Amino acid sequence: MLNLEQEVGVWDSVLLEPLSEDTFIANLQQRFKRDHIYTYIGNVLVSVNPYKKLALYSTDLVETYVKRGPFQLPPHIYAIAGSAYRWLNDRNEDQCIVVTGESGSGKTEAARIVLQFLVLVSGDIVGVKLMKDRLVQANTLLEAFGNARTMKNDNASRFGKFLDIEFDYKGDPVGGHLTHYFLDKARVTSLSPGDRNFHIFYQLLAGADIHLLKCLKLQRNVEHYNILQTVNNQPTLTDDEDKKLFVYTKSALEVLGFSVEDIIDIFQVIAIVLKLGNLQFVPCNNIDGTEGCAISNEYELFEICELLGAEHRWLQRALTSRQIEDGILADLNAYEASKIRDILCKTLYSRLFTWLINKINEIIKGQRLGKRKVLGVLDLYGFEVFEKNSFEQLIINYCNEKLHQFITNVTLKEEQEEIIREGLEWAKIEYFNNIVICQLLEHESHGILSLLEESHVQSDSCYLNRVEQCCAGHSYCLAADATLPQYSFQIRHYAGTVTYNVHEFLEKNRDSLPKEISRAMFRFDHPLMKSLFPEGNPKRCTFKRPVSKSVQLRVSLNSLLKSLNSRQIHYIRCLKPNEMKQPRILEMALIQHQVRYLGLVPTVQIWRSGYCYRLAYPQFLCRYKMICGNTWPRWRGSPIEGVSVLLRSLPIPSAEFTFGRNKLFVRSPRTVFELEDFRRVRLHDLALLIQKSWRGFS
Ligand code: AD9
Ligand code: MG
Repeated sequence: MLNLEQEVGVWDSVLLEPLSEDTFIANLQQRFKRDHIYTYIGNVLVSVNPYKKLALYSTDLVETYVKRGPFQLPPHIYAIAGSAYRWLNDRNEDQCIVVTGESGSGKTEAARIVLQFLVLVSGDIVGVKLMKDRLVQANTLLEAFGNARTMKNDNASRFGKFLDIEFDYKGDPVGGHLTHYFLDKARVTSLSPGDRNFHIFYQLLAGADIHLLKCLKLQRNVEHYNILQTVNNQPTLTDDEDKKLFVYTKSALEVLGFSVEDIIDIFQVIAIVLKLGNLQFVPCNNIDGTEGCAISNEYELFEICELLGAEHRWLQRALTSRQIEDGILADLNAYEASKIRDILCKTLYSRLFTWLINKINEIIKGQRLGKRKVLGVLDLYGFEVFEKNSFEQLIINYCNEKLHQFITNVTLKEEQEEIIREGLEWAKIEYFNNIVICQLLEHESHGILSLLEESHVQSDSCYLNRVEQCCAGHSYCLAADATLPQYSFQIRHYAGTVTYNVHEFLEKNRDSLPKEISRAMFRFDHPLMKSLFPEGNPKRCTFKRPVSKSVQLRVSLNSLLKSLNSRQIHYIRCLKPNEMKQPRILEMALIQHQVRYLGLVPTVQIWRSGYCYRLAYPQFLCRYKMICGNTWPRWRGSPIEGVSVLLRSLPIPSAEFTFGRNKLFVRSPRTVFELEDFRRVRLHDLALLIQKSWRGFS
């Protein structure tokens, strides 16, 4: 509900008097108590997760925000989305909304609300409506396959997502592109206490009708499947919820245009992963005295191979033996075979996920007609620290460090540097620059991630030695220290200290699949397997070593950050109020910790003395000279003179503008929108004038 009278505290922390960490947090707390979960810092939106449904989102409210314009109304995600949408249309510039915060702080919800806004404000002609439906359904589908319940969040994103939406000149969505970052596939076969596997497994078991279950050779009960078992099972999603969500997932597949055959193939892969995870290996002795293994529950293997349309011996051989020379096989022991089984489950699932994303991209790809502008929404997984942290947490936390570095650079460092360059008055603001932690992780020769790539590092303990040699003594890394648990090192991240256990680091990073497995999977008469395991094609003569996970991620993150550099960025900073996922509870220490590491108070300080927008004088004149009084501005001399003549003719207080050496600085976003409104009215008047004069001619 939007009630201006009932606003509490201040909307925009820039207006806090006096400003301190205490007053900043007290304001958030005061607002949160009355369900005002949003607060501005200039044009940055701070959002505190309410953990309950609020009447804050509706078509009417979207219309109100569109009509009144962003920043004229209480803080809201609609205002941020509206502002990005207006910049996109009015200024023809690519935009991005970056949503950040730790796990469970509300990023994915915020990204969903942004998408809801964009869907409601844009046109509804047939093609556009279809595209909008597809974009929304792509989100639903990805949540089913890429999200899971963790101790921190019942709907935790286990992959990073960047959705770019293409708009035509009318501001209608005409296409899109999804990029995903590092799916946490380890959870397919290994769950932390209290966690669940990816939602789709439970949805399928609860929601598939009896015929589908039979066709997939599945049993309905979750307890039957090893990969769905965890210590401390406390399901928060009930069977009924999973059942309901399965209907949405299926309908998302249909709206996206997946064929009936595709849908069956996808569910078959899910069923195969579930059944593979059940395979049990028992030791057996070969005739030559060596140790081998056999599958004790062969019926599961038979059923998997029926689903795959194949001879069961191929898969059995691939799982229980390894090729040592051309044509010569060596048996694996039960432990080795169960490792191969787990690798296959994880690979199958993660390749299915990538295949789904590629399919969605084909479906939402716009036709390349005319010039397009894009608006991206970035929703990465939040910073994570668990009791046991492994390679996945290192990767997730590295992403968070990089993004934090980018935001700090844009909002704090570059801002201060530019203001100094332009010769404006400025009080230095202290903030923590996490570049030192980024370097600790990615330094070319001795960064913690780079050490994983060293050719002589062949075991986890050797890797830990290298970390100890290269990083012990670094002020943000603790290694080779008696206080640490065995096989671990510690990093003081910008958002908190995390102890990583190096067990399976190398294997997870290399992420390689034995070629026997790829060959067997390719051989199966199942349409999806050929596209999921192309390297298993015997006609492809060489097996290239796959690029490691950390290298892949670094390449894609760098290209993401490069793309963000060329866009106008809008920020939503999400805060988590408590660890219990409960409404109405705001733990002060937890909020204070997040406010500190996100650098929110320095952001307010920058905004207080800063400017939301700047443009070089010639460009400013070029865009706005048409709004000068009733005529074009007349001036002599440099563009700066022209700009001052122009500004004097406008009904905007002069305090809104500051003249730098090369650029004009504008204080508040409201002023930028006012300038744009003047321009739009003038363009409209000119168009009418031209029409009139044409009529005069004819
Ligand atoms: V993670 O990094 O993917 O683990 P997120 O994405 O930051 O995390 P998410 O958006 O999934 O968190 O929010 C967690 C839960 O908080 C949601 O499932 C909702 O139950 C709840 N939530 C978040 N934002 C809102 C909101 N604006 N209104 C109501 C909310 N509930
Ligand atoms: Mg999320």
